[in-house]
Amino acid sequence: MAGWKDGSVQEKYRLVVVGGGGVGKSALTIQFIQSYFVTDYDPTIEDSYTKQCVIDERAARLDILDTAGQEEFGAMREQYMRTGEGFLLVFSVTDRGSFEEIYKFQRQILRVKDRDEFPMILVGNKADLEQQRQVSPTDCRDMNPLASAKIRMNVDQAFHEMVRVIRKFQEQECPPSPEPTRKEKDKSGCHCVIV
Ligand SMILES: Nc1nc2c(ncn2[C@@H]2O[C@H](COP(=O)(O)OP(=O)(O)OP(=O)(O)O)[C@@H](O)[C@H]2O)c(=O)[nH]1
Ligand SMILES: [Mg+2]
Repeated sequence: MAGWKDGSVQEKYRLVVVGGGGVGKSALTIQFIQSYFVTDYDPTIEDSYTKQCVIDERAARLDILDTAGQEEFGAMREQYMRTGEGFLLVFSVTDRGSFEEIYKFQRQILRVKDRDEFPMILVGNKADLEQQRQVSPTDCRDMNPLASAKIRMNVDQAFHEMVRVIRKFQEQECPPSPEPTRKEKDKSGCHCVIV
């Protein structure tokens, strides 16, 4: 947690945007951060952004890592998987292969984290391209609503939902105890420090 001058602490989350090449990870991230749509395709190596938000009336600082979908830039994958606190798994609804590829990312994250569960949300992007759709609504059930970086549909929602999932996960991992004394804190062995 980061300290403020008034003595309060601020929540800080490290989000990682993953998925195949050209699915729209950068377009979604830039739409979220800077509110415009990038029409050109310039494959990413790795870019990071920071945004202050208020989500469910709680202020948070989001550190967002936009990663490379292209295999040849994938060398840093394990590294960012180790440090990420939540992963947006992005595919394009116009690219069936990108949907199938998501499971590979999911498995790799769980393996690197050595866990059965970890905060991740699935984001089906390019929903504006209805005519070119290769992933059917049935494939997308149990999923968040589809998104479009182009028409700014469900972009903020996806990032905010990611934060909610991380909060829930961290609370389950380390539930806040009711005003523990210093001694109790030490005894609990629960060092819930969000850095
Ligand atoms: N129609 C439409 N095009 C999109 C959308 N999102 C991204 N694109 C376009 O798809 C292309 C690839 O988008 P990027 O955001 O660069 O894709 P990426 O996932 O970051 O690709 P890598 O960095 O190589 O992994 C660009 O030309 C974007 O303008 C969308 O929601 N709708
Ligand atoms: Mg990119």
